[in-house]
Amino acid sequence: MGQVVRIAIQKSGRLSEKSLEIIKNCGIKFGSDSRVLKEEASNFPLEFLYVRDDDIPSYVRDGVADIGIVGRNEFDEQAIDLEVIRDLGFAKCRLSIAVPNDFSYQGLASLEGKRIATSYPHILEGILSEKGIKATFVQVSGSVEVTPAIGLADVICDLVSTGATLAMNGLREVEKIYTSTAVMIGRKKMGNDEKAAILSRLLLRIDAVMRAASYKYVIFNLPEEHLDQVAGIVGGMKSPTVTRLMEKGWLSVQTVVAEDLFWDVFEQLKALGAQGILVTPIEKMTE
Ligand code: PRT
Ligand code: ZN
Repeated sequence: MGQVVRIAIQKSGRLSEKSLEIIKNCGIKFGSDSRVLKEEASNFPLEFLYVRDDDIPSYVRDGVADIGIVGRNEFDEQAIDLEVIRDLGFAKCRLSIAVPNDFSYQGLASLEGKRIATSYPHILEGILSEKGIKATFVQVSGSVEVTPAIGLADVICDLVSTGATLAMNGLREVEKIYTSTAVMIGRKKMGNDEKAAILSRLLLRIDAVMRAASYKYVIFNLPEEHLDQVAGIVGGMKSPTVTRLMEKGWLSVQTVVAEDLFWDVFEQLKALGAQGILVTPIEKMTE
């Protein structure tokens, strides 16, 4: 029987859906019935292992899985000697210091001698010791934000995305010490050529899916005399596709635009007299 690469994915939580979506967009078919522990894709040598996110780094280290998708925060906190194969960009959040609203905060030095509740003592310790600050860590595995109110800690260090949880608990975010996104991790050496080849095939697809997600396909009509200026605006890309419209003096231009530049490009095209600007997502895109 041929080799199969086993990927560990969070069974149910903030990472689950997006992790599976990326793999689905790679054209890999599976049931994604995450009530099961394990399942195999029907058209690609990939097997899924659905587990708690905390277990993913050690499972990969021990060879229970070959690769896994986990928050960078979890990976760095565990400090297991593995490789980040890809930054997948989703599940973005930050690890922040938050203090009760009436706490007078003057910078990290205000944490000297304080009790800090956190689930990330290792990451926090790294940052505070760099600044020569000594504090007491109160390690909690959940509901970190309630610890100041119940007298367990003076301040907290916790993950934040919108900040709503902090506000609800009378806390204010005073310092962002670390940012995290979901990453794909693996051992530094796969130790099996056939598996390594499967992983390369998978990464080729993931890269195409991720590249596509960061670009839009843009089609617009443009007065012919402005064509030269357009090249400068949509820059970076190879020459746009240009076709002549029935109406004299007008062209139809098609090109790819990076998502984060889109609104800038849009405004500049408008200013050049572009009309009927049509924007569509790209499903896959190779170099
Ligand atoms: O059950 P299992 O152990 O698998 O899951 P879990 O409960 O440990 O993890 P889960 O699903 O909550 O989070 C998985 C990963 O998602 C984390 O390790 C982070 O990498 C990432 N992530 C992204 C977040 C958040 N955003 C986030 N907002 N993890 C936690 N939060 C918390 C935050 O601390 C707050 O308590 O969500 C709450 C809401 O946040 P606000 O700021 O939007 O109010
Ligand atoms: Zn967890």
